[in-house]
Amino acid sequence: MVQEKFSKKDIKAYFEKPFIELMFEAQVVHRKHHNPLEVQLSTLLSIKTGACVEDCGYCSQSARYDTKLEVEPLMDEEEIIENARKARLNGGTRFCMGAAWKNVPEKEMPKLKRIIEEVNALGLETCMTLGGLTRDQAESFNESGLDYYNHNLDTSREYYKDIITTRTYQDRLDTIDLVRESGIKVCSGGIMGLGETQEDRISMFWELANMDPQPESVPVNQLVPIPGTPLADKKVEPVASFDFIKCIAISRILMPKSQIRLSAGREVMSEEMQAMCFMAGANSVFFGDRLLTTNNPDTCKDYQMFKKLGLVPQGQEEPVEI
Ligand code: SAM
Ligand code: DTB
Ligand code: SF4
Repeated sequence: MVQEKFSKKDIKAYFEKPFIELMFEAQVVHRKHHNPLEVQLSTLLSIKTGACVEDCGYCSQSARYDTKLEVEPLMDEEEIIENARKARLNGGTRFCMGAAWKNVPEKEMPKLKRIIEEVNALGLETCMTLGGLTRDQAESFNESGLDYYNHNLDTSREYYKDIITTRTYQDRLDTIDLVRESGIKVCSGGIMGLGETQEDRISMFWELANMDPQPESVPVNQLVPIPGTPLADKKVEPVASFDFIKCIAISRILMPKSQIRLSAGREVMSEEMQAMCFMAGANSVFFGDRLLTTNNPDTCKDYQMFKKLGLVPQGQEEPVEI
């Protein structure tokens, strides 16, 4: 962080603005920097599933929780490329590969690098989210052409230890710094609905907005409660719809040039709710029937929604005919 662009007091003022005013301000910022009718589509694939040594309290993939998840080792290269090809045919422009690792195993680096090259060769942007990286690994991914690395802050520095005890907030920030320094674009955001307070939300957006440069891509997730995880079992109060939309609007205002992604949680959101998120400045979604281990709206349903809203997926000139 070089110089604070926004103070926590500035951000608190946005949280306290009348909702209608906040939405207007977010729209003005959005229209200044983006085509308000364009939506970017990122498709996810879990390339290594479950048996993770971390204890993230929301996650189906931690080995500590009985979530009835089928554990799968690193997927074959051919299967990953086949999935990427399908994602492209469905209209996605970015392919995001996720692995339930704390850190990237060195022995998998040659395979991961080949995968990046092959997915790029299909004409897709590449994104990976594989846990912590060393400087050498980040540089090596950059040389292979990796476009984005996703590494979320998830919540505030203050609340982090209530959600995850097996790593620190600083570990997360250090990996993000390595990604940035290697030349890969940064994708970093968080989860709403972990039982965090408004102060925690202010604090997380303060961290993201004051990164220099700001993350190019900011996923805003709504918790998907997964039976067997501490956060689902504690039955934390779900985030209220207007509060979630507010978080999107505030992300847009604080990070005007970033892609703000309406991420996990769309499966339980109405089209009207999603429309308000787009009006608040979201310009990207996870697209495809699956997220990592849970469902996402099916692609036909999404295309129908885009058509109703007049949204055009990035790279597709006209609203698609269904
Ligand atoms: N293991 C790597 C890591 O933690 O960075 C990569 C995969 S991890 C599943 C990627 C992100 O997915 C997490 O940081 C979190 O933001 C999001 N996520 C995981 N489980 C979720 C859930 N149940 N609801 C919403 N978001 C979730
Ligand atoms: C992000 O911010 N959300 C995605 C992606 N980055 C890796 C993952 C959402 C996972 C939702 C729960 C699941 O499917 O396991
Ligand atoms: Fe592992 Fe990532 Fe899930 Fe945490 S969020 S348990 S690090 S897969």
